[in-house]
Amino acid sequence: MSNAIDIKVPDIGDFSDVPVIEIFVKPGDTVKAEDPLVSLESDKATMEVPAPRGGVVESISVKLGDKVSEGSVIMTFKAEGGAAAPAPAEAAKPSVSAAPAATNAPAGVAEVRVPDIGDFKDVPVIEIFVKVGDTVKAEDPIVSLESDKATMDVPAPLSGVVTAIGIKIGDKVSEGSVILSLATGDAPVAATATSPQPSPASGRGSDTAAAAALSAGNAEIEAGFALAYAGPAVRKLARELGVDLGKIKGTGDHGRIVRADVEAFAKGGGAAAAPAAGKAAAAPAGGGVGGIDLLPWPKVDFAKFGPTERKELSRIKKISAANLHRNWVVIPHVTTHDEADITDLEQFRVQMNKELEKSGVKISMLPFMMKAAVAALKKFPEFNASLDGDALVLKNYWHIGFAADTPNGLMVPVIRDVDKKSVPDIAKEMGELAKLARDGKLKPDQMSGGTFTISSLGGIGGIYFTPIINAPEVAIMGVCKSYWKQHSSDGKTYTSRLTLPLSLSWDHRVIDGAAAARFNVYFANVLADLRRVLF
Ligand code: CAO
Repeated sequence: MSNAIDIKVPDIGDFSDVPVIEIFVKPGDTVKAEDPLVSLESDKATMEVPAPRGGVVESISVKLGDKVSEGSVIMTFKAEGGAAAPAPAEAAKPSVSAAPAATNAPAGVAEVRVPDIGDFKDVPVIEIFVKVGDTVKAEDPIVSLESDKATMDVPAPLSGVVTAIGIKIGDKVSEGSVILSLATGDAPVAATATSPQPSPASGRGSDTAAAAALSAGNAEIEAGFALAYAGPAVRKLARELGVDLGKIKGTGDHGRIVRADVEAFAKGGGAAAAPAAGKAAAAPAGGGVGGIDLLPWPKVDFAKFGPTERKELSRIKKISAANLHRNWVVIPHVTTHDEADITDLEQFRVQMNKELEKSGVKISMLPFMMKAAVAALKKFPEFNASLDGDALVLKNYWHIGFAADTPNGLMVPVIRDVDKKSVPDIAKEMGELAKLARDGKLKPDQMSGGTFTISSLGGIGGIYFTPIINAPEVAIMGVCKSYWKQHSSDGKTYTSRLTLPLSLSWDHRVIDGAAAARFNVYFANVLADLRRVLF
């Protein structure tokens, strides 16, 4: 029996199938408790998994690009006082090279191998469409490979039931690699999958078909993708940002292109175009949009002009910068401004704070805005939704995020089920989450699952701004400081009303201007008279 100690992924909140983006140790390394072992990257945060104890690394069970969840074994440590046998997780790990040769396949089982994919080798598997037990028909897509100029779906050569899968996402395969085993009910057979098909979802084509259809500019980018040494998540990011991977020098192990390389390249003006827009066929070979070349990022020796000091960006700033940049580049933002009359609500708020004085809870305008947001989201459900390919996923829960300014940068804690909570409860929870955020103690699950975000600069100042949508949400409400404004309903008599400036940014792929204007008007009406939430 093995004496090895399995090191597992700890509780990482609501996240699952999170890619491993960095491995900090290798077999034989001695680590101390709390030393970082691997880095995981969800769409919200990068998380380092620290060693739960000291020890010597015996084996690593994951590799870059592998997706892990709570409980996944990432490595084993040698048990103290003796050599250990291999950990069970490692033994169970699927491996293409360990797959039996075609001639050894049991009767009625066909081993399906990668077909001729041209000159390409070591092509990453980016999607697996089947699982063990699935029944497939000949020509059903079984896996998707990302190779030169295209994402290719490999179809099943025969009909049958999948009995084993010999690859996993991120594995690199070449012609002849075993993909899976198929019980066909016939004699043993080695089947080579039929020629790969262009993936319809990707909008890109196969080596031959799509290459002709691609514009000159896109073909150039696609060729860069083929040759680049980068994992699926990095490729996906590069596509989202319109970055040509072929132009990037990787800073990862063995020249691997990592997320930061793509972001740095895009920040430096290296993004060609948002993917949906593509690149005009007439665009110059050097990259550019609408025929205009993007200039390189200005490189200036600032010290020539005066004294400077260099301050590295905090980890949070780097993560939020990457998210904000992607969201700004990918989402077609429009911001609609409006204002709410909160004179009566402010009076009520002050009164309620007096009554709650002894409870220790202090209510600002933000919890009321959360309630108003839920009312508006219920009336306009497409604002409480996310895009999923060509479909809109409408959510029947109302978890509202709020931007919190912290010494380390912007964070967005989420208050769940705002519709079911009282205003004082929301205020209390908001205070607790804001404190955790400022102390750097917010857990991933306290930042996930949001359906709409409010960014309030009301405690600071300003009148209007353009908040950036927090993907995959489709809208965000920005609020600034309320001020007294003269209002008139007849142009003759004027009264002073406390006025709250609103700035709603919305994703124009999902929401139209008229709906946004209606959302703002309704949101403002609810704040003007909260009794409206009863209707
Ligand atoms: N108009 C006028 N006054 C306002 C107001 C508004 N819209 N919103 C808040 N205030 C007042 C509060 O009532 C409070 O006044 P008192 O000190 O007299 O009680 C004061 O401003 C400070 O409020 P607050 O900021 O502590 O509380 P909040 O609930 O409004 O906000 C939080 C909490 C965590 C959202 C906030 O502290 C914060 O971090 N805001 C920054 C968000 C941000 O950075 N957004 C930009 C994102 S894009 O980079």
